[in-house]
Amino acid sequence: MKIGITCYPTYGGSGVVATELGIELAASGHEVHFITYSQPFRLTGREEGIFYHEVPVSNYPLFDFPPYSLALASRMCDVADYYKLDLLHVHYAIPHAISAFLAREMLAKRGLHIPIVTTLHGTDITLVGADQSYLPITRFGIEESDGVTAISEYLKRRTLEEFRVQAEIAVIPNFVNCDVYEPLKPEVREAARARFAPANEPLLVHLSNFRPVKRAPDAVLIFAEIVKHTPAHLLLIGDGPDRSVVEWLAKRHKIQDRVHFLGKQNSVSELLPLADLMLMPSELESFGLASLEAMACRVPAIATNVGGIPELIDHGINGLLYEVGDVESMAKGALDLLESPARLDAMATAARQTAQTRFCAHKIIPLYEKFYDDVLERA
Ligand code: GMT
Repeated sequence: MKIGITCYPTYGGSGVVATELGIELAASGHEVHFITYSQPFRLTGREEGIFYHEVPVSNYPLFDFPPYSLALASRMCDVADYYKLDLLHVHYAIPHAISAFLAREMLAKRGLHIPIVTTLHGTDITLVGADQSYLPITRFGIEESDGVTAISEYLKRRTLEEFRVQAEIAVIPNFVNCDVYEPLKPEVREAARARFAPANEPLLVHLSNFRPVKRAPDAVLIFAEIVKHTPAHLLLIGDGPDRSVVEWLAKRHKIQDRVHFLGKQNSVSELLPLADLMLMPSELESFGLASLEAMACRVPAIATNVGGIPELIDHGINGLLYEVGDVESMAKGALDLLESPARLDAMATAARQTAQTRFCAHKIIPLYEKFYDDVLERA
């Protein structure tokens, strides 16, 4: 198949899923064309079977707001025509589903019928889509797609409730390549984690875009509580609006020397396995991809019992779940685990097993391939 993929190419779960999907599809022999405003950050540009088409957005002085959605629609149309694509798959409804709809209509005028698939990721529905100003256009984008998928049962339910759409929504959960996200050999792990923590001190990790919905400050508060009882270290991967609050909190709690800010990182698969526990205290997650990536590396998560997270984490089995903002209980849960190596080890094994048996790329990619086949057959 020849598949056009559009996503936000910057740091964020939906862009990561779209990029990893493209990589996996290309590895299975499909031709993948990324149509985005910059090269998705996890692509090297050297992957076989993957082509990148930049969307140029001209900024004429008349435009207070450059019309990106239209530039994207034009580029989608031209790429689909020139490279004879079979379908366009967009990740994140706004504005991608609308641009794809316009591209499909333009292609129809050229006598080409290219179906569009939209994958809903979360904030396109829960925050942005439900904003009244975007609701009608998001609903339209969903209803006009030839196929719609959501990354969790929770997100499917939420979309049907809030948008009252007629479209059928298939749930295809997020995935992880368990050969890339995997535990390290003990000696390699020990040597690499020595950069951040001595061998006898636990290392925790938080990975996010530091947007308010991630509650990154809670991660530091949990960690500050942990440090009162045991010397530990915290890796903070990512960057975003809440970073300065997080820095201020680390300073206020006098734990700066134990909190390691790594900023945006391309190869998180090399960092996650160094940790003993992940902290994901989010206000909401439709899936919680960062936790899945950590789990595949044998790192269980202390997370919140919200959105699609319970579809991934079984409390007490492969991680721990708490109410949003319950910093004290999350710290206690983490401490209990860190003080009971056998329990932590069992949870780490269960976390890896969950990733391998339910969310591994080789299980999920065929679901997308089948979905594409069905859409093409119906088209
Ligand atoms: O969470 C964000 O700030 C970004 C957003 C995105 O589109 O990048 O994440 C959403 O999609 C991820 C990948 O499917 C999911 O793992 C996240 O749970 C979801 N975020 C929310 O629902 C808040």
